[in-house]
Amino acid sequence: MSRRPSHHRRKGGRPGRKSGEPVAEAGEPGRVIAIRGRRVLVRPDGEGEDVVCFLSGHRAVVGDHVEFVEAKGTGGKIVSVGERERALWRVDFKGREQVIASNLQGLIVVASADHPAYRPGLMDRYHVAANMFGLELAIVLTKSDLGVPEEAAADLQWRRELGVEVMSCTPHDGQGVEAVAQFLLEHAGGGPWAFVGHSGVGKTSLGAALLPDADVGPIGEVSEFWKTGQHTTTGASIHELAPGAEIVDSPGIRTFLPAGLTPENVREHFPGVGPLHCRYRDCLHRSGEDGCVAEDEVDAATLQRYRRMLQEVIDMQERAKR
Ligand SMILES: Nc1nc2c(ncn2[C@@H]2O[C@H](COP(=O)(O)OP(=O)(O)OP(=O)(O)O)[C@@H](O)[C@H]2O)c(=O)[nH]1
Ligand SMILES: [Mg+2]
Ligand SMILES: [Zn+2]
Repeated sequence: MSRRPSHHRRKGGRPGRKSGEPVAEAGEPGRVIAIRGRRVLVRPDGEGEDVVCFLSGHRAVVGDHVEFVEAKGTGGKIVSVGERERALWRVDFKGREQVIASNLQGLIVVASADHPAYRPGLMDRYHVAANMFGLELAIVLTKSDLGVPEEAAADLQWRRELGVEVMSCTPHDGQGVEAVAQFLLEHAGGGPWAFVGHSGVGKTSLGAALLPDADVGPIGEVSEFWKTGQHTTTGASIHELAPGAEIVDSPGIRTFLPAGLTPENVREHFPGVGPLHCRYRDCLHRSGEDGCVAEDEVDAATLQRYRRMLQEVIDMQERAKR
């Protein structure tokens, strides 16, 4: 798949460590399997129990390969974070880059048929992110008992035609859950699949339906969720269906925008657009561009969503310059 921006290839632990700084002390190898606030659960690569470590100098996220040392009485300490492959990066509302999980095989975008409503624009953002970061992509529509609105059904069919695996299920009664499990078992071995999507769509409910014997964490109360807008899941964690077949459950986020977006990579990675043979190779397919063929080649609804995202990135760059 596609290249990632070079700045996403940096070492996970200390971006831009300068020569002359002390080299990390050696520790035991392991992998981060859960994060709660400043507490990090590390599973040793070798024998032994999971170790609770406390975040200090080293930022770590689920999926990170780390080295840790066990300190008597105080839990463990992470001493280095390995290079991240196929990580999911976002920019937060302040424009800061943030890594959500690393060493992933793909993203499973979880969306509900309703409550909260299905949003094609959010799907586009995850679609672009998967393409940018070299992640596989699948979609699970939950709460199909609520009835699937026409707009959602049409959007999902369109993505199916683009080659995305789209599944639907009802975590409450288990319908369709087996197919999701089958998908995960058949597409395993390249790291966990991260469940992403709005708060309240049913990520944890789906995790619980897939793993009835595991403790996947709390599931939201709809009424409470609507009143307070609280997120039910507060930290990310990895759960195993079978050896090598894993999922990451993570807190829902209000708005998602992949880190490192530029107008060019929106053009390159937006689903259903390009490569197009416009007169100019650097054509961004904005309306009225000289010799642009986008309006002939791309369906109107897709082009409209593409242009909206492109404009958002251009505006963001303008704001950053000021
Ligand atoms: N109608 C219906 N509701 C469901 C179904 N599955 C889950 N829900 C409800 O959806 C709400 C949110 O579920 P969660 O699993 O906590 O959602 P989440 O995506 O993990 O939310 P965050 O952790 O906040 O990101 C809960 O009230 C569930 O009971 C379903 O199949 N049908
Ligand atoms: Mg949750
Ligand atoms: Zn064009």
